Amino acid sequence: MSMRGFDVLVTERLPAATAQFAADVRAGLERAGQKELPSKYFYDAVGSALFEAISVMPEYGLTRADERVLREHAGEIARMAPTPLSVCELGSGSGKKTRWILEALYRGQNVSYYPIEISAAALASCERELSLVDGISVVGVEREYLDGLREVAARREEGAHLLVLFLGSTIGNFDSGADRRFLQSVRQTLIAGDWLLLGADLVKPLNQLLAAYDDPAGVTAAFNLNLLARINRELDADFHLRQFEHVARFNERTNSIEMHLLSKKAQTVTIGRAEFMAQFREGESIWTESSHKYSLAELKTLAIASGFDCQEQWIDQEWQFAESLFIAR
Ligand code: AVI
Repeated sequence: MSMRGFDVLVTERLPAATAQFAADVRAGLERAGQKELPSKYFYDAVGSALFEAISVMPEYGLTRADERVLREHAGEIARMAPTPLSVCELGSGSGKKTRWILEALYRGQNVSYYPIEISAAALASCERELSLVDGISVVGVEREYLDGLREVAARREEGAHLLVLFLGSTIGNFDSGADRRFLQSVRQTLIAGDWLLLGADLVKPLNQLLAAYDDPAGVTAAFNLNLLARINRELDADFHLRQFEHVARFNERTNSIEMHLLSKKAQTVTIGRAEFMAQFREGESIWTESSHKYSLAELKTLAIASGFDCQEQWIDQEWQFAESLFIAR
């Protein structure tokens, strides 16, 4: 194959995951209007480590708030929970904050916990962290969220209910409308009476949000720019990271913090494995992430629209964040 600007004959056959990454990068950077890259590609080994660092930054209260609410209310949640119960978690990460719930759920009867993760490294550390909890058997599922959930639901024991954990406000990173569609798909894999515990970041003052997504130490900037570094590493591209700038801005129409990478000058970048050259104007941006901030009422509406009832909402007082208990209708 030949293309303008490339003298080489491209015969390389890429692994499926790399080919998909290349196709997504090309589609996002070739768009006529706003260029974009999917935020799921943040999380290679470097990106995951940078996200762990973000979660302990003083300006970013989200992860600590999530953990606090779970710790404070784990006992109450466990007392309300149906039995027998299996727990599965969409995107468990290291599973650190899940420990509180699992400890509280163990009431003399073993509980199966299925962390669902596409990262084998995160699954391994989750299994290490949580297999030490009394009465919990951890069965890692290395799959995409919905595939993994279907697999867990298919293994359901007679009469058992499922508690699905979707924590950390990952729901806020879905495009507008895609959050509802995703929860509808989750609902379709469940039976009436199953539980979904959804962690979601809430609307809060603008200065607090801007500091959280543009911390002065530059950790979030490094997290954002690592996406370009990952494209360089995996797709044989030549992005000059210093020629791009991290920008976090609030979109009042969608109630979302948006992260962008701004091109500091007019430039052309070659992305070898995507067989493509991207042109940037000075000041043009690549939209890399949306992080939606919910209201409590909006979460209740989301529950109804996706086939659940919102039974309870627990809120952190230090950093506006809610854990909502949805029960499948
Ligand atoms: C994973 N997700 C909920 C984070 C968020 O806040 O939207 C990702 C993140 N982006 C920048 N900082 C953290």
